[in-house]
Amino acid sequence: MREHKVVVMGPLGVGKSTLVQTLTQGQAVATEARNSDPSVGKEFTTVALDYGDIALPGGDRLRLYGTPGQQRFSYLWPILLAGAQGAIVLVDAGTHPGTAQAAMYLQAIAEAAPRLPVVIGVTRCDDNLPALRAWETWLQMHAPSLPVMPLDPRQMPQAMILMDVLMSQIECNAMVTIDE
Ligand SMILES: Nc1nc2c(ncn2[C@@H]2O[C@H](COP(=O)(O)OP(=O)(O)O)[C@@H](O)[C@H]2O)c(=O)[nH]1
Ligand SMILES: [Mg+2]
Repeated sequence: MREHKVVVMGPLGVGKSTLVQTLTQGQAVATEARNSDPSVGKEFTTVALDYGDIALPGGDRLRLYGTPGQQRFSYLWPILLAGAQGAIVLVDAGTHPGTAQAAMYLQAIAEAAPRLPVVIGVTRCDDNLPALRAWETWLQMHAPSLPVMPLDPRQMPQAMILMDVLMSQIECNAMVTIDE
């Protein structure tokens, strides 16, 4: 039996808790508190982390950790990334790539776990195709080797496709590591 630890990163309100809840079919543990950040219209926010444990076919387990996104919690990111097999970085199509904090999460991964397989999900695309394209262009320049896909984290089929892509990246990485 193998365990796969996967970390979900991204800014406040991007859909991290939603993704973890969707993938665990509402079974995840969440530590929500009243949001004290008035710039974000959200009543509750994650103060520690989301945690979900999923049984995979074949007996493997997937442990999903949603990190608190706020920069004041950045000390937690390397701790959560330690021993992770993969990461999902979520970005919000409603925010401008240049002003969003995506670079901060990618930098944290580059420092704490430079060869970690990473997949990027662009949430809140809804019908906003130009916003998705703007993010794809930005990511092409700043993280050219990472798969990028639109994601509504409330939708199980989309969440599964994202996980599938990440799991294949993880499998590839495992093969590379064996060859070394
Ligand atoms: N319309 C829309 N709403 C979304 C999407 N992703 C997340 N949300 C909503 O955004 C809110 C905040 O999501 P949450 O998972 O708590 O964000 P977190 O701070 O990253 O954990 C929730 O009410 C979600 O249902 C999306 O792609 N489209
Ligand atoms: Mg959350």
